[in-house]
Amino acid sequence: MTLLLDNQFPPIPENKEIDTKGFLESVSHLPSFFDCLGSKVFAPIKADINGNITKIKAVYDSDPVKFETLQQILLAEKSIHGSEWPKAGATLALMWLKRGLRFIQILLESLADGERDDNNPILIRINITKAYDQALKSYHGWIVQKVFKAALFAAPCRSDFLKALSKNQEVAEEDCLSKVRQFLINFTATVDAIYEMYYTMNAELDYQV
Ligand code: CIS
Repeated sequence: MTLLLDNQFPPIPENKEIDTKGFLESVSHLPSFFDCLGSKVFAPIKADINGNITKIKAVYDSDPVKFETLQQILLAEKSIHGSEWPKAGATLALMWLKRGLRFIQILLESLADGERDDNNPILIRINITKAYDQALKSYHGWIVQKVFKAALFAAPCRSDFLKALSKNQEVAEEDCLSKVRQFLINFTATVDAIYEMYYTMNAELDYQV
């Protein structure tokens, strides 16, 4: 059983209202994945994602009934924070977390689709760069973009990354990728629903850090 499939995201309901408790349980397993990547370079990224999750969880724990779904959190915070919203509270934390989740989604899709740099087939920089360009780059100023370029050199090679996805066990590449495809079904539906919610509620911001 792979690390990813140990922590499948639940299917989302037809109305696309995402259960906060189930979502928090699923994303809480993601940060520990960074420890399998074998470089301290990823520590600030792990801390950022952990911070997002902690912030959303604190809001949920303050009133689990009122904040049963992610949609309810955004709606409630819109009236609580007034003109500061959406750059406030769990709405801001989820705005950034969803970008990290989109990054992971695109990276895994690219690997599962077999996209490779023919000149460097053992590396996954081409897959990571695609994910970064589509999910994060436009929200980063030049300093953070430089940090990304540095992090790229610490990225594991393809086989080590797939091994990390498989709890550091030796698993045939095709077996691992078929589990990745299975993981992506609910994961992608969840990320898409969160993006749609931000779009529908006019809660997306495009400032750079
Ligand atoms: C001259 C020396 C200069 C040194 C400068 C050092 C700077 C160090 C900067 C480290 C950047 C670490 C990444 C964090 C970036 C955050 O600034 C950014 C914005 O954060 C948000 C918070 O989350 O800011 C808000 C305020 O504007 C809030 O504070 C919010 O927190 S809240 O609301 O909860 O309080 N955050 C992001 O950009 C999100 C980054 C997510 C990255 C996900 C990556 C998933 C990776 C999966 C593993 C796959 C392995 C692949 C190997 C390599 C991947 C490369 C990493 C890509 C990301 C690079 C980001 C630089």
